[in-house]
Amino acid sequence: MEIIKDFILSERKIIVIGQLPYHDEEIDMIVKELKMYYIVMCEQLSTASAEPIDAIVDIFEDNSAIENIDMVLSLGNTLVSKNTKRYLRTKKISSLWEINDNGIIHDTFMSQTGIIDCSCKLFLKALLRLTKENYKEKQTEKTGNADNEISQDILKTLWDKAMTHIEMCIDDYVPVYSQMLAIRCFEQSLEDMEYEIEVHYANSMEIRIGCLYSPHYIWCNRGVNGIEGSVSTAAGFSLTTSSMVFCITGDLSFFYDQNALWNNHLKGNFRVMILNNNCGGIFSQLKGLNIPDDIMKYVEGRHTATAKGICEQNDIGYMAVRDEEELRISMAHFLIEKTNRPIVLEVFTSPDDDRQAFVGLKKMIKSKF
Ligand SMILES: Cc1ncc(C[n+]2csc(CCOP(=O)(O)OP(=O)(O)O)c2C)c(N)n1
Repeated sequence: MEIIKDFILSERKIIVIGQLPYHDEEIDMIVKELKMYYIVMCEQLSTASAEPIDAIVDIFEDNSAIENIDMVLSLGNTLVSKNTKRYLRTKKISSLWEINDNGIIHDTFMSQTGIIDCSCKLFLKALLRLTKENYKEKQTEKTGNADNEISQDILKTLWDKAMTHIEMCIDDYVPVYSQMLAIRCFEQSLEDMEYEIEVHYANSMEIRIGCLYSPHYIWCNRGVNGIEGSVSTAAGFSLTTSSMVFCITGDLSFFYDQNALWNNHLKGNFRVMILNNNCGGIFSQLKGLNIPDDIMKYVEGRHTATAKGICEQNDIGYMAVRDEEELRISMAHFLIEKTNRPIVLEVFTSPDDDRQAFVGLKKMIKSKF
């Protein structure tokens, strides 16, 4: 309670929520409300009410007005955003508390003050309740009226302005034909579907792009980050639910786990979109990996495999896509078609276009702010 009170009274403050192990609509609602009062850095791995935090750090890093942060509350497991981790590690944070109910110290941001032994949900509930009480008290003291606007510190004001800008850029930006365009097209088309969904992303660039476009919770393997087992996990998941289960996977992540499709029991509610750029594209997008091209092909694991044969052999529906027009037509089938067996949509892209698409959005966000 004391720590929550300190948090409410401190000036520059941030709540960070890493991956939570399952989707909880109550947490979505709490986070949505907390965002009216505080900066909440979270991704779709923790709640459906997340925002594209990776992009905002580019803007914050350019702002020299923000050197110190008074207080940070850190909940949940891993964050995908490397930018966020780097950013918080370089700031001077006066007080940083991790909230978890297993007592394990992580100190992700390297300024940890201590641990609060509590579940994420209970803590967020208490924080919201005390925040509302405090806000009402303050407003009534000031004006006799509890319904005034919530006052904001400079950090939160900049955050809100930048986030509006970023969300506008993400909406306006039309990537070249690439894995990014495929995910944008998938997420936008999904919004028109009336069935229940569960979406798994695997396991590198796909999750980063998914976090930009998805308005829903994302299932994925973070922490140890292994590319193995993501398709099997989604396949098993589809057998336990009547929802449509989608697995959006990179090619290496898919081929590593291709036997996931060797399962007679899989049904038509399981759909896999493979983004096949014939390599582990993430390795050419990592800053600081200056590796000569003749060696890079080994690092990226370049190959020429496709999923067609695997699908034939396992009685799985298969569609291949090689340009934007095919993408739009096949996406409609992928989402709408009623079948008894799973469908695979394999989208072939080039790693150069994938890189250009991703970098293009980041440039637009930075240059127009
Ligand atoms: C079991 C395992 N082996 C190796 C890695 C290292 N690794 C991280 S991302 C990645 C490549 C992923 O490639 P792909 O699934 O094609 O996605 P893309 O990067 O092209 O988006 C690899 C090999 C890992 N995370 N797990």
